[in-house]
This record gives sequence, structure tokens and C-alpha cells, in this order.
Amino acid sequence: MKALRLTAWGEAPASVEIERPVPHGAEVLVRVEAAGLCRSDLHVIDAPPGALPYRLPFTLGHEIAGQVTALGPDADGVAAGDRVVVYGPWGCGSCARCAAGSGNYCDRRDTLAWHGAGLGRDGGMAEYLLVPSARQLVPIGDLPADQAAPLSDAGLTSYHAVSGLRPALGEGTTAVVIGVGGLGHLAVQILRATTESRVLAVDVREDALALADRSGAHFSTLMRPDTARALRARSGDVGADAVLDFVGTAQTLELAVGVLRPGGELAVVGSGGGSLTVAKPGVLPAGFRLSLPFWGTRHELAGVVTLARSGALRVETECLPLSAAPEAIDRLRRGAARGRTVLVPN
Ligand code: FEH
Ligand code: ZN
Ligand code: ZN
Repeated sequence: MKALRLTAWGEAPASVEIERPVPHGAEVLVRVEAAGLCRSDLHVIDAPPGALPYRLPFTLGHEIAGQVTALGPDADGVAAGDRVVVYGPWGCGSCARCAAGSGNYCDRRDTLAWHGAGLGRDGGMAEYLLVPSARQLVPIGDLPADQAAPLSDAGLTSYHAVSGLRPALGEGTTAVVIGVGGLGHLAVQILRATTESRVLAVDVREDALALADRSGAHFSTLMRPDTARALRARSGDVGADAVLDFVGTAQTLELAVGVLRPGGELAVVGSGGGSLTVAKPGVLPAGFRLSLPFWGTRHELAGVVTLARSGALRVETECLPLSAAPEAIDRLRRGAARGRTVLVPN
């Protein structure tokens, strides 16, 4: 089968022919219908030797949807023909967090040579994917694969970030989304579907603001010197109850702190390299709460799929054949990707 594999650190991934895997024990074989491309894939591809604990070679792709085609003798809970999305954060599989379906916060994460499918273990930028067990699969019914695959990472990460803030987002509150790309546009939709907050969006691109508006934002604005003032004016002049920063640069963190209400909450999802100084006395608002949410839980993935199947979520996608992966990676790197890029095995 064809697979896009990382074969040497710091080199571009290569399309190679490898054996189609055979499921053993509780393993399940999935025929891949779609695999999303994530900015974290760029971080993996660009990693210098020793930066990541992963063993080469492995197949990329940690945002996958497809159809069950074969089961190991001990596999249960799924049947051949089931269409599924793959829960990607494969931890150790046996600690308390993994047993509870929170592989994203595996207690043994720092001891593992992988972080999940396509992250040190063979992933879904291939014709077939071997999944450790049916626990990593969530049924998607007749959801189109290009809509389903992004739910497992972009959707799940956004849903997990919002879930941590939901208590602060009751009636009369304001949430600000900074960065309306593959994750941010889903966060806008999830906020509108699962909270009562007024949703304000910020980006540096006009087309991203249009995407924010289509996703249900009550207000969207470009990043400018007076953006904090404009956002505070639309949050009853008291400031935002929560900010979700999907960029995570020094500039966006500064904006986030500048618009937060006393007692407000900041979730930093983007890995833009920015930093905050936490000091008392200091410039952070009284009662400031910070979270660094990572990916999400298997239970939350089922929740995202339920939202999508109810019609409450629509993923802006750009579908390309798997063979066009080099072009797709370059477009993502140049900031030219629109919405979430989804690769389809061809
Ligand atoms: C995966 C692995 C490591 C860092 C970040 C990620 C995210 O893309 C998962 O959503
Ligand atoms: Zn990702
Ligand atoms: Zn674990």
C-alpha cells in the first residue's frame, strides 16, 4: 500500500510502498478515506534529530476517518464495514488516564516513543491504518470522510478547549477566539452550539474573518493596535470572560490579556512560541486563570461527532489527493491553506 512516511529527520516525507498491515489480537484495520493535515505535522517534519522521541520510519497522519475492513481475533465493539473516526492520542494504554479515555494526558507520556497515530506510530496518510483497539474508534454513520477526519484533531482540540471554559460562558458572557483557521473556525461553531456566550473573532486575514462570520461569530475584526479596545467595547466594557488563543504568539497573548475581564480565563491552544510572565503584583487581571489544553478525550470525540452529525458543525475543508501531500504541506507552511486540508488516498 502507499504511505507518506518520515524516513529521515529534517527531510521531506516520502511516498513509499509498504505492506498492508494485518490486525492481530485486539487490533483493527481501517481503510483510510481521509487524513487531515495539521500544523503539528510540520513540527514533526521539521524536527531535528533527537528533538522528538519517535523512532523512524513511520507514516504521518493523526487526523483520520475511514472504514473498518478487518479485525484481530480479540477485537470487539466494531464490525467490518463500520465507518469510523480515529481517536489519535494513543498513550501507554494502561495508566489511569489512558484507561479513562484521556490518552491526551497519559501519565507515561514522557516515557513513550510516540504520542499517537502519525506521531511516532504509523498514522493515516496511507491506504490503511492499524489501530491498537476498537477503543480508539468512534462511529460516524454517513458523515462524509472529509467532514469526519478533522473532527478527530481540529474539532476535538477546539471542543476540549471550550469544555474547560464552559462554566465561565453562561448568559451575558463574552468569548474571544483569536485565530480563525482550521481549529478557530470550529471553536466559533462549538461556542455557538454549546454555550450562551457572545462570540468575537480576531484574525489577520480578511478571508478568515469571513469564515468567522460564516461560522457564527457575532463580531469579527482584524488584528490592529486598537483591537483590544474594540473587543472590550463589544463585551459590555467589562472585558471577555474567556479568550481562546489558537495562535499563541507574543502579540496574541498580549491581546488576550488586554481584553480579559477580572476573573477571566485564557486557553492557549496555538504553539506560536509566545510567553506570558505570571507575577504578583503584575499586569495580569485579578483572578486570571490560564490553561494549555491539549487535544482531547475519547468521550469528547464522541461529543464532537454527535454535534457534527446533528448539523451543528461544518468543517471548512480543502481536499487533495494523498499524492499531492508535498504541495499541501507547502501551502500550509506558506499560510495559504484555506480551512483544514484533507488528504484522500488515491
Ligand atoms: C499532536 C502532537 C504533538 C503536539 C501537538 C499535537 C496536536 O496537533 C494534536 O492536536
Ligand atoms: Zn494536530
Ligand atoms: Zn497512559
